[in-house]
Amino acid sequence: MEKEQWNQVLDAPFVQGFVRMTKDGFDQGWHERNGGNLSYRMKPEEVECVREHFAAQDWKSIGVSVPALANEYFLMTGSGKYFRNVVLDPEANICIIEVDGSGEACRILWGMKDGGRPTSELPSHLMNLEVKKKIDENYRVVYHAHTPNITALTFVLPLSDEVFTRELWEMVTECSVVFPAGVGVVPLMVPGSMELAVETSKRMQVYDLAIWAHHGIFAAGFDFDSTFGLVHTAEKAAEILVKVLSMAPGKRQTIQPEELRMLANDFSIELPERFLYRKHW
Ligand code: 2HA
Ligand code: ZN
Repeated sequence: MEKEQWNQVLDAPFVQGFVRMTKDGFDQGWHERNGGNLSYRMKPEEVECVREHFAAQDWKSIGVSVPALANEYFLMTGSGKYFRNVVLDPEANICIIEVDGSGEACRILWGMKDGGRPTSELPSHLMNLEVKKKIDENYRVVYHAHTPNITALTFVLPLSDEVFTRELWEMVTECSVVFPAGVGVVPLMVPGSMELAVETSKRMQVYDLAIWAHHGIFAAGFDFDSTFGLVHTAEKAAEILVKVLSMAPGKRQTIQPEELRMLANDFSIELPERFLYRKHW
């Protein structure tokens, strides 16, 4: 393939896809103030297409060690920046960073033109991009959003993977097909902390979705569409459950475990049996 050069970084399709996702997330109501963050592990050919626009700043410690991401490049939202503003002025609100050869430091190469740092959730983003890359090289996107219905459920449901997975699967027939591995739940932790990064990365060994109690959701995927779609689907299911719980003390009828097994069979997916437990209510 002939190497394309973009006159400006903003012309590159991966940057446009990134900006579109920040706008979509804001339009959904998931990014009040500076809430949420997004990162994308760039492909080598994408790096080459924009490299001429790089101006390297000083190396800074990442706070975690991500050797499997050494010498890789990432597009990400800035710390304290508002998703709402990204589409108006991407260069002031997002940045391209490079991870050094040891996986312990990074530097800004483009963006954050008025100053600033990469996302406050940098440890979670890089640690989880590393976990996912080791599972499958195609994972490139990590997204954190303040989804209100998912968060509301963390006040009323037990904080267990089994309960959250099963309840979300029951709310929309597509859910088990969209996230057949289920969802993980991380108890309340300090935003931006190492502890939150580590606990999330344990869930990301198994799932593409982790719910952060009383905070929001964290997702990983191959591209912007599928990662956004994952969060959109889980949040929609949570919204329906919130409505149901607001209308009546319990469900009159629901999707039963046998029906989930039938669905899995028809869609040729496997659903872990630990989520298909018998309920006693
Ligand atoms: O402000 O959402 O979790 C960014 C965040 C931190
Ligand atoms: Zn957050």
